[in-house]
Amino acid sequence: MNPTLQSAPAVIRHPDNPLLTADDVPYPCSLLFNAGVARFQGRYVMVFRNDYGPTQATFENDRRWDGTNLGLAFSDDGVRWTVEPEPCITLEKAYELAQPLLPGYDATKVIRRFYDPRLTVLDGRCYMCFAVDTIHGLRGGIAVTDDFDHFDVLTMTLPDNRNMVLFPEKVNGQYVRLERPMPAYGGPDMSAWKFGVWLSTSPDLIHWGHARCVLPAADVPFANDKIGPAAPPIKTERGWLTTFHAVDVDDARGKNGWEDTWKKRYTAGLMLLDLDDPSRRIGLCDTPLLAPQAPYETDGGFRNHVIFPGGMLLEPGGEVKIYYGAADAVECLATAPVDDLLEMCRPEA
Ligand code: BMA
Repeated sequence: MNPTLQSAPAVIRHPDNPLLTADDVPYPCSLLFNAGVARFQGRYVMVFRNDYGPTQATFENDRRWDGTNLGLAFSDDGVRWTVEPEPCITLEKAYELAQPLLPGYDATKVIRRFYDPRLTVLDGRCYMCFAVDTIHGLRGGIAVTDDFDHFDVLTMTLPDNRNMVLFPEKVNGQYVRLERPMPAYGGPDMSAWKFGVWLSTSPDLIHWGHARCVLPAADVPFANDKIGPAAPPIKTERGWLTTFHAVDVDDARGKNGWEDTWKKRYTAGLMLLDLDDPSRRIGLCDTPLLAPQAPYETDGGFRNHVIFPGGMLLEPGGEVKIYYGAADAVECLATAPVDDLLEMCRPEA
């Protein structure tokens, strides 16, 4: 563990942080975090993860909430949000949505948790990547909606894969996504490589392939454990700019949050991908974009020292809004000029 990790000076935390907490939610909510955010139909929309319910230990040394659903909020300025009266996806609704993709299985017996939404507006529709815990392993999926009431699930990955994010337009006629497989085997050097950011493409958003590793964990100086995509990429003149999450572990750390065994730190990183071939990395920031430093990131959360971006928006004036879950408990905002973010990415061949 490197105790000195700092956030980039160009990134400014919003003075109203945390922007949204459990107190803002008109139905049972314990933790509001890891939201996807988009500009859609003239306003800002957020779909957030809500962990709720009894807080008793559900299994040994792992104190989790019994329930997770996805809440919905709208905003006119991206800062002041109003949470809708009901969640937009409950576990019961997730069963119904996933059932067509689980032929031969009863979704109520397969799906355990539906979480970590990421929003991308593409061709006028809002797509939502999500993670789903199943009896077959962790899977990623892509759903589409026009109204945040009716959703269709288009595809779900093989186990074990998640943290999927969709690019906001086709590249060379193909849809593009980033994802993070979780392979179990691979030889002695595997630990440095196994959790990386991968890219795959699709002609129809349903069938995905041509997978390539874009960023192995070994290339990230501030990760010693795993990495994965974070918010969906934004398009800039110099390339696709995108965040990733990076984890470093200190076994000596001990308890650090409500969960007894929590020892990890999650930072946010930044990289630049080629506009015409986004599987080609052309820039990487060697230091974190955001490292846990503010009190709502380091103390009092479920898992302290966690920053997990889920939304990144490029505003017309060049400001980039970065929405992130902090300490697996609250939702926050940081901003930075896009030119500064591009400068931070060390050019790569
Ligand atoms: C990951 C996911 C994220 C979470 C992070 C830190 O495995 O569950 O939703 O923010 O762990 O707990």
